[in-house]
Amino acid sequence: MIRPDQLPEWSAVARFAADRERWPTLRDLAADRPPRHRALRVEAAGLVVDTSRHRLTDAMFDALVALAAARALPAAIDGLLRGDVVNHTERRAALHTALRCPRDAVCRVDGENVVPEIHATLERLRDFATAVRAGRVLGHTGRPLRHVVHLGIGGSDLGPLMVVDALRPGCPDPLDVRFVSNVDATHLVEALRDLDPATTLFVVASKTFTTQETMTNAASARAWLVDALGSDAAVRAHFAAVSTNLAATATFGVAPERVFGFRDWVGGRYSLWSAIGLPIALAVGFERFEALLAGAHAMDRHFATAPLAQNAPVILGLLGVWYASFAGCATHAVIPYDQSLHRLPAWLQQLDMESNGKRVARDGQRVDWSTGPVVWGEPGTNGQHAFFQLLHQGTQIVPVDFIVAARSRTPLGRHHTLLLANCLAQSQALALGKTPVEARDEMLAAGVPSDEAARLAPYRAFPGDRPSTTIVTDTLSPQRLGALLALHEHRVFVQSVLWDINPFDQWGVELGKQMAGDLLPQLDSSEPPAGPVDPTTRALVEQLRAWRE
Ligand code: G6Q
Repeated sequence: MIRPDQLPEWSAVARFAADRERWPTLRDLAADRPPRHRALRVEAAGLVVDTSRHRLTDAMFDALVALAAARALPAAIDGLLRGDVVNHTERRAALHTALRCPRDAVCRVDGENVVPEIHATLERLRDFATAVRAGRVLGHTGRPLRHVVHLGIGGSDLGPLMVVDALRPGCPDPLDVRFVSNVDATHLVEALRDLDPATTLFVVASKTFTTQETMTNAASARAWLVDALGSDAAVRAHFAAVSTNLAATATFGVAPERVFGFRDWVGGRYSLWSAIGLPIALAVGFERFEALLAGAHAMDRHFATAPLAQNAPVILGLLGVWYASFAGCATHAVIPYDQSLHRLPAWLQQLDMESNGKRVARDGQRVDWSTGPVVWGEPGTNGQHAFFQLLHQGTQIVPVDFIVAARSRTPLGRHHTLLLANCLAQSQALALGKTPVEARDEMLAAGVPSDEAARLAPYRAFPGDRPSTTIVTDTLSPQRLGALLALHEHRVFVQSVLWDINPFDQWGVELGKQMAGDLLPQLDSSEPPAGPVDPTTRALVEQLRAWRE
């Protein structure tokens, strides 16, 4: 297949990009000069995605859509959803969408319809989560399990943690669900500090069941439990596991009826929809987990069926490609105006940067175009009092995604109205800015002496023309959250297709892991460091060892 940058459609977009002087200003677009591009706002699965604050004309937007068509995006979407081996380096499908299919759907992997197995696991999850929430699952000493500690890292942590925090507000919360991911013992020790082992359930979540951090935490948790309850037999009553490695869960001592499986065609960062979502069902109830899946499925249907130019993940993906590869924007900010989404940026960081942080194309050759941006963010309004200075007046252009719901799930006085006003005001301020003349006139009107107004005007002016997308919904229900997450998963996929990279592997995390393994004996032993370490590492090892002794 022709490399993306060899396509005439790529060159057409590049020509628009080079002609910066002719990009419409956001003030012009607000005044409908020239008429705004067609994909102003699109509605999908209960979300309204407003993309009117990007400096694109119809012709520019059409050129991006033409590029998507030239990259055979519709066929790529079909292949993804059909279970083709889209992860070519690991020779696997990426079928996270199958996990949210209704019971009567058919989705085949190697000829086998995997939907019945998915729903059988969901039923087991439902039964277990419902029984634990109802206090019917007893620990080793006969007391109901009331605390859950989820042990996992990366994709086996970020998704479920983010969703649990997002869905907790306003939910009946009979269980205390906590997450421990870091191999830094502080994480586990602090999480266990006020817990009673007799009422604590551990969920060990690891696709491979070999991940160093998770298995270290699981072993320490096991020791804490056995030490307190005085018997190895307690493990069966106090541990559950989620994994594809059933042999390893058995060796650890998890009772088979407490093991929930999934398949290797579920990528780690796409796994919250699988049994890895068990803590979601435990924390907010199985019905809400099911509703989350249904919301994601609604977005899957939209992605599969909407024409490219009206397809929300496609439009967002095209904008992502525009900014990263053509407009020179190295970062992308995500600002949820919703405190419960405080871990959404972290989840998105993994989704986007582990998927599209690649530099080798599907043909094995280096890419000659920029791929995934640095993704970052914090909830609004907090970010406004921190890094928004750079967004408004810095020298870099950072495209921003604003996310907000019309209704609060925890209404209190005017709080939500203030939140909404801030969200809308920020995107408008970024877009329209304030000219030096406007800044000066405003100060004069406020009685500032004219020489002072002139002196301060350059500092108090805002360049504007800073792009953003606003995603709004009615309320952050499980369905809407599911749709929002699936929107981003598909957006990331779209970008990978345009960039011709595999978003489903993550070889980039291997080297550091391997070197950590090599260094362990040197940190443990009393001998001087030996082996293939560079002088800097050697000196640091010696310093650390000196202090540890
Ligand atoms: C995600 C990555 C990675 C993975 C963790 C945990 O796509 O593969 O973040 O989820 O390394 O792996 P395990 O679930 O196997 O412990």
